[in-house]
Amino acid sequence: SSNSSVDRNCSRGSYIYRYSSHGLLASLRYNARMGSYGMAENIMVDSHVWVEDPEVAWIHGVVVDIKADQATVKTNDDREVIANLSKLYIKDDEAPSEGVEDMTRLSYLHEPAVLENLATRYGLNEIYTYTGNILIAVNPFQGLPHLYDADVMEKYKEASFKELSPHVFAIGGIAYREMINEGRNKCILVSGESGSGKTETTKVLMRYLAYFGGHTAGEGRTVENQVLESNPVLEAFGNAKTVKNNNSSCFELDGVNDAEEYLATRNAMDVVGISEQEQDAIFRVVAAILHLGNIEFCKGEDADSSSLKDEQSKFHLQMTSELLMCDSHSLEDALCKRIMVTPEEVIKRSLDPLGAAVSRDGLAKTIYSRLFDWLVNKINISIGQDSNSRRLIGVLDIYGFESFKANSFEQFCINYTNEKLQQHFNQHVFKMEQGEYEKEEIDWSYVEFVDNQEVVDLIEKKPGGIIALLDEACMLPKSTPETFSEKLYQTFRDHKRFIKPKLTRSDFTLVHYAGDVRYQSDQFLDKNKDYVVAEHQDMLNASKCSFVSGLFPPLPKESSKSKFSSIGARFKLQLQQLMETLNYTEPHYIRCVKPNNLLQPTVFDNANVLHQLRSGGVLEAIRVKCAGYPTNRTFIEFLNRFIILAPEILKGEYEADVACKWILEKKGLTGYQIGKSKVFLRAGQMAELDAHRTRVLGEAARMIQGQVRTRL
Ligand code: AD9
Ligand code: MG
Repeated sequence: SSNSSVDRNCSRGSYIYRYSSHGLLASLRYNARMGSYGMAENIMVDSHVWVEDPEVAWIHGVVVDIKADQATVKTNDDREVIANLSKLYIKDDEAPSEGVEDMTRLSYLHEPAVLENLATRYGLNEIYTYTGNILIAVNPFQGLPHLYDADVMEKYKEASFKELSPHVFAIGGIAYREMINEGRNKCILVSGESGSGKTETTKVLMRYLAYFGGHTAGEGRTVENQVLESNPVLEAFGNAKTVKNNNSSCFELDGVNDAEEYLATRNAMDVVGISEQEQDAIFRVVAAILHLGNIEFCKGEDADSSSLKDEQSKFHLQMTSELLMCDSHSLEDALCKRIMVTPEEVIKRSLDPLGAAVSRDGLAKTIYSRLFDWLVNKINISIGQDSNSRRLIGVLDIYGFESFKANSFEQFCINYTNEKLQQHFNQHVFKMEQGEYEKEEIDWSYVEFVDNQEVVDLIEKKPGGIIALLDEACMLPKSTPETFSEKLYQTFRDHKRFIKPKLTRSDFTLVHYAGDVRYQSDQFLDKNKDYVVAEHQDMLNASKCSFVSGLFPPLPKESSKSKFSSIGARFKLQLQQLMETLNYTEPHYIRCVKPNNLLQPTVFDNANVLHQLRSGGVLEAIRVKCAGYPTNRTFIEFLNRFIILAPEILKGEYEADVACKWILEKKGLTGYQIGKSKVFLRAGQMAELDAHRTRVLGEAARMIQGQVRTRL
């Protein structure tokens, strides 16, 4: 709308979106997690409702009694449950038994309805469902026949968006078409928890994009193949276990043939353009790291010194140095000694066995991370990010929100990423809503939502955010996890999104959009420090293997002095760059859902799915929708359902929109909107109309019964 505005309310640290026209500012009564507005007063005896259940999350039943605000519900498994009216949700008894393809078609857009719809469809092997333009993909854990066949691809290629059933192809298709026809940049964000099917979805998507682009993926080094094959290379190295796991050469997994995987990886490396020599060097480095991890230390001759533990360790040291093509004495020195530079002199100090082990692990980590960076860079070059090409489709396979029993720096970074993406998502969903309203040329009333800027600021604000405070702590020589945490406790004492748990000196809890996460800060300082020990750097730079020395180019003079660089700060920067890319593209969202933890087909675990819908932002999208006009119906649909409330309409000749308005006014509703082809209802209004309808139908039924009785 022409007078929409977005402003930032600094005092509350939150964005508030105000879209208004004609100055109509009706504030919303909005306090439930989702739109339960006005439901309670429309629930009566005989209402079909959803009630919370510890086993299956939501169970449905019929209200048999109401006393004050307590309802007794007879559940469909024949139990009686008493619940507060405000905790009940109306179940749509008109909902189609096969579910709906788009959740926004649900008469009642609330948690239990969303869940039931997904479960119903999943039972019919319909794994894809829309929520507006967002695609939800529930992992089938089985190959579904014909879902991705060439003829299906062809069908989707011919069809416009939403003409056919929900599908990844439909999302790929609209992104591609809009890129080509309208010259817009696109990104497709695929998210979900581990095992939910992100990578499979991404692969299907990329294959389809290659197909849509008119290239049948042939053999060899076509761009399509390079893109597709970059995935196994990154997965092979991204998932490798190294430092801590001596037996990792990778320990057998069911159904995984190491030899085959190795060949597949080699093949993928060929395709993405990693030369024979480079591949040899890569595997040398990987082997060196495995040997390095096997080196053990014992007390040396001098106090506080260390030496190699046994013949085995000497062997592994020898192998490591040969593979890295560096001097074995330098390697031993680099592991067991540290050079101290004081203004007066340079001292070589011995490390005790524990210090040497830390040095060993640090070295392994450094080499591996440089190797991985090299691979990413190489793949980017070989795929040829063409700086001349003006349009792009980005596909993002991103890790979902994490909350475990113990959460460390990794979870902190992952959840920070998810907060940023969630913010992006909310803004997008909101914009889409606006688009829909504009298309129907309806007035905007006052729609407001508060997003998660607060928690984003808490993490990344400079100065004063958690990352900044962590960096500060890392630079102070005497910091400990406790001093760092104490600083957090003091700084964020009154922050709504920060909690100091009881009985702890180093844990802290953040109130994320997807729930509370308690972090253990013990490792934060160590994990945030990212520097290469000078001795390690010098030794590797001197390697006779050009690949290895290339991973450790000489440092510029000044920077070799500053020993600390922050992982957190670098992470933040990369995230910022990602957000910049996202901001000049138009997003499409695919939310992958893992229906059960058994990884089995046909099992739909309600509680599990609900948790993912919450943390994946699907319910958040619905919440945004509920702040506006969560339900819309075409005039005909609306009349079919509610004409019973105003049968007099049938006698006159009214335009459909007038007839709809008649019914709404007759029932005293306000705040709804009549668009060009649809009625837009506020949250709760569907429930209100349905309640009238139930009453009318009930009266009619009683009248008929009465008549039947009189006649008898
Ligand atoms: V992780 O975060 O990288 O650990 P992903 O990527 O979310 O994870 P992945 O795509 O690897 O999960 O899927 C896990 C498994 O689910 C696959 O190995 C398949 O066996 C299964 N899967 C996922 N999607 C599909 C599908 N569309 N059709 C059939 C599927 N099986
Ligand atoms: Mg994956």
